[in-house]
Amino acid sequence: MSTGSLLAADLVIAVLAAACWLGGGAASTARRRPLALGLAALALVATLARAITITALARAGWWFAAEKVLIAAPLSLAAVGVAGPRLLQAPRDIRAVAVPLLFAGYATSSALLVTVLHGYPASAGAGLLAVAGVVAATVITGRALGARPRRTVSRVAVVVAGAALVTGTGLTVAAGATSVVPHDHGYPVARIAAEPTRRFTLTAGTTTVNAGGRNVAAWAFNAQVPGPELTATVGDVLDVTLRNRDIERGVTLHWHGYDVPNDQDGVPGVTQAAVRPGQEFVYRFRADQAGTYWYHTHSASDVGVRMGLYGVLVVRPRPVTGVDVTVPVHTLAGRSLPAPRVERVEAGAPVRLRLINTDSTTHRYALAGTAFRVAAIDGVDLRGPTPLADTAVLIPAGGRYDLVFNAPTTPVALFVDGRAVYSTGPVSTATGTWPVLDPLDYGARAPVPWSRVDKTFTLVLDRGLDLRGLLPRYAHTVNGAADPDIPPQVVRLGDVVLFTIVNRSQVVHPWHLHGHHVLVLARDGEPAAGSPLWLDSFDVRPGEVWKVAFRADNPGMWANHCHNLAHADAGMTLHLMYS
Ligand SMILES: [Cu+2]
Repeated sequence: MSTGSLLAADLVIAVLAAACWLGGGAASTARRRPLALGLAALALVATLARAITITALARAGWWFAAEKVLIAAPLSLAAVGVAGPRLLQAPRDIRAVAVPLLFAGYATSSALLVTVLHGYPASAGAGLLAVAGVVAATVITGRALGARPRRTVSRVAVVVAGAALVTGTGLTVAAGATSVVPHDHGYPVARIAAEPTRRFTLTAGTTTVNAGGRNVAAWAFNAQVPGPELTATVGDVLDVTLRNRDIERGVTLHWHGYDVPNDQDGVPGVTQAAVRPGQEFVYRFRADQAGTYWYHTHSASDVGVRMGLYGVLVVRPRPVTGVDVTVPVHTLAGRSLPAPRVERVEAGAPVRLRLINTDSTTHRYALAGTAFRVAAIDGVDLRGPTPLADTAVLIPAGGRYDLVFNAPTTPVALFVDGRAVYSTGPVSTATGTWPVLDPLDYGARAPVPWSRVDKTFTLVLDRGLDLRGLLPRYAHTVNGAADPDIPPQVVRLGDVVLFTIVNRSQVVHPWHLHGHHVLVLARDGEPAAGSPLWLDSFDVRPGEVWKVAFRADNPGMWANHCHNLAHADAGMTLHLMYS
């Protein structure tokens, strides 16, 4: 069983246990004996079953089990210890076990709340608060049902609640962990003095575009979705003027995957101010990294990108030879882009399909009718890619795969989630059952370029209640905190930096560090066994643990966030800064 499935199973069992204890308690107060005993028996089994899931999770990694071992397990033992013996006596008046059953319900429910609302890391405050809640609820229930709680019980409740408040609930930031994200960083960055050789102007504005045969409202660059395709050849100097006509939330240009100097990175509030209606901003950088990239607004990025403020950036090593097609996949107002494209390709012609996922969730791509190789991922060529056939690839949010092949005499077609988006003629192949390529063991290995690590950071991805803002929110968290309260990661120029990224949530998090490509070292303890994978976007699925590293060679203040942009917006954003 994968760790992701274990996390889900443990959650389901925990909910079942809590619901059955509470249901059993309620049934006993109503003197419904068989129902009460049945639910209590089920609750007992579910509570004991968690010993198995919690142990397995702890073996997969302490991150997955910390609060379950430290808080849920003792509370569950208390539940079983109090309610179990009373049940075995099977009293004639079933109402006599109501308070013990409800106590067990409160204990397992509060442990569940600690996991769902607080998560990782476990804290003494969260544990004490959970215990205080259980004692208080039990005392109140006892009074309501006419049982006389002993004085000592009430005193214990007061003491525990006080301790919980004194130690903090764990929901507040530790002193000294405040985030420092200056609006003006002032890092020295070499401006490019060279004369531009490729000039573009992108004007952002609200508009209406045709998507899938229907007119929909959009935010667009130059009134088209996607925006104009920006192309350059290695050696060019790009000069892109961004104008904002009427996007009230502001716009910027972030060059996704292209490692620009920091002041060109387009993150509002970090590397520049957002460009307001009527304003403009000029980006200039050298095209020295051949590959497939894309650009998008980073201002109100969740809604901005979703509404259409994105486009393709391709840097080619030399002028195009053969067929070179970009396929930026996007969902606009529920409609899939791009529209299907059919073109004749001469047999034998070399073809490169540049697949780009500009959505916030993973897409599945399948190329039918030919063998192909994955020549590059995230703009970086793979080493020794071997031919693949009848194999699908999964591209994370923000990610890019370049597929290459020589056109056969028969038609080929590219399917995205089963929909043909590009073809050279009619193809009717079912691709839904094809196996999926694991890039971690595709291509030829090469040694890791460093023998040391200077800085290590662990990022535990989860959900939790964030009480630090004006309004409480159920945030997507990193190490128990949400943007802007996640402490920045500080590195020095030249450091080799190791990230361990752990997903203990129930959803996929496509991770994206700005300004650097990271080298994948291992996933779930298995070392990467294929071509070196230098990624800027990778899916960390529920229960997965990724180890990636990079050399800190691009000074500045960089966003480091989940590229499911709704998650980034809901707290899952932090910053990497150079000291
Ligand atoms: Cu995410």
